[in-house]
Amino acid sequence: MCDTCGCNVTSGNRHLLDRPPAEGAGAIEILEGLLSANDREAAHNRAHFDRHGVLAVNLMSAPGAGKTALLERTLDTLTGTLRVGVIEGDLETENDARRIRAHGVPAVQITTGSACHLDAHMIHDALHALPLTALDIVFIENVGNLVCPASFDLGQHANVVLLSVTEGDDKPAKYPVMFRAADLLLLSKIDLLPLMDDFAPARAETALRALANTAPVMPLSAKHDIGMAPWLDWLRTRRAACLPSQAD
Ligand SMILES: Nc1nc2c(ncn2[C@@H]2O[C@H](COP(=O)(O)OP(=O)(O)OP(=O)(O)O)[C@@H](O)[C@H]2O)c(=O)[nH]1
Ligand SMILES: [Zn+2]
Ligand SMILES: [Zn+2]
Ligand SMILES: [Zn+2]
Repeated sequence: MCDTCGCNVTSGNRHLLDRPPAEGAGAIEILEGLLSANDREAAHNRAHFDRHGVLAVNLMSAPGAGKTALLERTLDTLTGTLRVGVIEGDLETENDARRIRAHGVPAVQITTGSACHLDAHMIHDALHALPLTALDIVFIENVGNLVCPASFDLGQHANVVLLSVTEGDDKPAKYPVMFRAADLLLLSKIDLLPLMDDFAPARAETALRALANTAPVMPLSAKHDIGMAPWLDWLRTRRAACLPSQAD
């Protein structure tokens, strides 16, 4: 729930917005203005990333689906091949940035306070705090939330959505905006699958396809190092596509 994206407008309070303005006052379309200002800033961010040949990946999921754990395992595997920076988004604490820095990687923490998503202006401040000329990939770990983050372009090249096997395989059907935006769906914590007799990877994929999303679906476990190779290959391919020489 936040004050910027309209997620606190409900059937119980919508009438307050629809009320005709008092005499002498005027109504202003704030939400539309906010989103178009966000889109302009996102384009500016993307230009920064493109100029440096940096792939920007927006990681989204419900809280605790394993985004930071995936990043930690990914950083360790990519060391010496691709140079990575991370932007971390959370309501409070530097915990996730601290976990990333422990792997020898630059990380900027954004604490959003009450906002349940990152926006392009926050990312702009953060990307100027990263050594972009010395990086190949920037991961943006969005706030754990399956709703608002999908509405804000950050200037990323790709959206990666994690769905952990403990969350239920019908999540794409319930949160279509998020899953429609996915360029890659990672089924995380796959090591727990034997314990979760009601999660079927095939049903999760069917729910994704029902949204007309043809993105690849990859099961993995960051904790137990299962299924990491296809994810790392996907990253390398996407990063290669960002190189300025190939964009010409
Ligand atoms: N069994 C299992 N547990 C995992 C795996 N990945 C993460 N976890 C656990 O899940 C919990 C949450 O993991 P995080 O990586 O902090 O999740 P997150 O998505 O970054 O969480 P937020 O930033 O709070 O949204 C931790 O207790 C992890 O150890 C996995 O592959 N298998
Ligand atoms: Zn929100
Ligand atoms: Zn995290
Ligand atoms: Zn700038």
